[in-house]
Amino acid sequence: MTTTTTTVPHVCRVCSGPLTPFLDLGRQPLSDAFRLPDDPAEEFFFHLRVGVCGDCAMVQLLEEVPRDRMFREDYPYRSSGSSVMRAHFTETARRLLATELRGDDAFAVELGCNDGVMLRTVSEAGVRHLGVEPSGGVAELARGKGVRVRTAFFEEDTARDIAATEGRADVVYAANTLCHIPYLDSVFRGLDAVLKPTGAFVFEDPYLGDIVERTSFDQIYDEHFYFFTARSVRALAHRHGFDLVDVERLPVHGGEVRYTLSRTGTRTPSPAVAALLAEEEGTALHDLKTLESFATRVDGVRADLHALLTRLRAEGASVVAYGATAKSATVTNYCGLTPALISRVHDTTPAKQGRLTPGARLPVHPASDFTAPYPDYALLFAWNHAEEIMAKETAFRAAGGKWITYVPEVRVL
Ligand code: DWN
Ligand code: SAH
Ligand code: ZN
Repeated sequence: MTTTTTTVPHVCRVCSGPLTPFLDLGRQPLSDAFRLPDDPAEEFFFHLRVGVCGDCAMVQLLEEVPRDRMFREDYPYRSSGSSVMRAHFTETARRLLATELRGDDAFAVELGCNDGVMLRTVSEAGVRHLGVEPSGGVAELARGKGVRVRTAFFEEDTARDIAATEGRADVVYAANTLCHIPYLDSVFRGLDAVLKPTGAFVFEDPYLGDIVERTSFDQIYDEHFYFFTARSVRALAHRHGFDLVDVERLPVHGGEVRYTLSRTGTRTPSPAVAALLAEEEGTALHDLKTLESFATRVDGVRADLHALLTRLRAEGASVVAYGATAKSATVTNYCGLTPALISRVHDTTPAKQGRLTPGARLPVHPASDFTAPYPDYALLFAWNHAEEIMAKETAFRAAGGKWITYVPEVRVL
């Protein structure tokens, strides 16, 4: 008997166009599944690869991880863990209150409200709101701040139910959440059901332009399914009867874009939209050549980081990491960073401490133990919070310690 293997072509999750793979980050675990050292359960792995659609230009993962594996009762990430992010979301809420939520009996819906970091300000202003958050633990933290939350995945059915029971929203907002949702057709049918005719859908996510420019390949992991651009978001909006009417670049999380969508013809696009589209055209952001050269640089970072850590350990230096980020799952597992190279990771999140990082199995210790005693080097996994972390850990440098980063390249600071 002979067997034949057929290669199934990859198709775009948005438009069914042809997907061309350009980056292979190998076998990867769930980025937020921090495990107890004696957990007997077999760890889940998937193949982390990225491709670009030849038709709508959407950059996306080739393999989808089932959502209930990622967003569970014990999902550990707490959005309020950074003072910079708390300030960012307070400011965001104030702006929404002063614009989209100005009218009488205004109503705001947030997808992925997490621990209520944004909606708490809306709630304190006495404005009607609802968070939609599938991860039960963080949803409960939000409720503790006076935020109304439905523990559910936002999709068409959830949205229809919200529209029926609470009425339609003036604004639907989502931060670092839309890029987590592969099933965007259902989301857009839901938006159509829950948004008022003149309402806005505002969302912000890591920007592909920044990822390529900074070689920040660790933005790529199970939870981040899409890597948006003005061009791909505009194409997505048009498919669903929306226009892209505004874009704003944000410095948080290593470079993001905030997109504003409204129903076709209801708002005049700001000049910023055409400007960002032109910039993407100018840098050939979606060209396979650009993306393949990004993949080559990613490989270079892997080699440099592994070589540096191997040398430091051979010289007898102590090396730890700082920030047990979801992003670092990609770095540790792609670059082969074992406990022999990095003895532990310090992090302020209680739900991560006392556990092992996914795949690579680096032990997570409290941030308060960082001083006991100071290591020679600390690899900054939470490089997106560099300013905040370095400001509170000035004694580390004063004691002779050195930070290591790998964005945009491997450097000892
Ligand atoms: O998109 C996502 C973003 C918003 O959050 C999610 N898919 C998952 C998560 O990604 P991440 O884990 O890469 O996010 P952060 O914000 O880079 O994580 C920072 C980590 O560092 C947290 O575990 C908290 C920790 N931390 C710390 O120990 N001391 C953070 C700060 C600011 C600190 O001072
Ligand atoms: N908005 C927060 C949280 C980002 S983490 C911030 O910017 O910090 C991503 C969040 O999206 C998680 O809390 C996860 O539970 C949630 N999420 C995932 N899929 C979702 C869906 N379909 N609808 C709503 N939230 C979702
Ligand atoms: Zn497509």
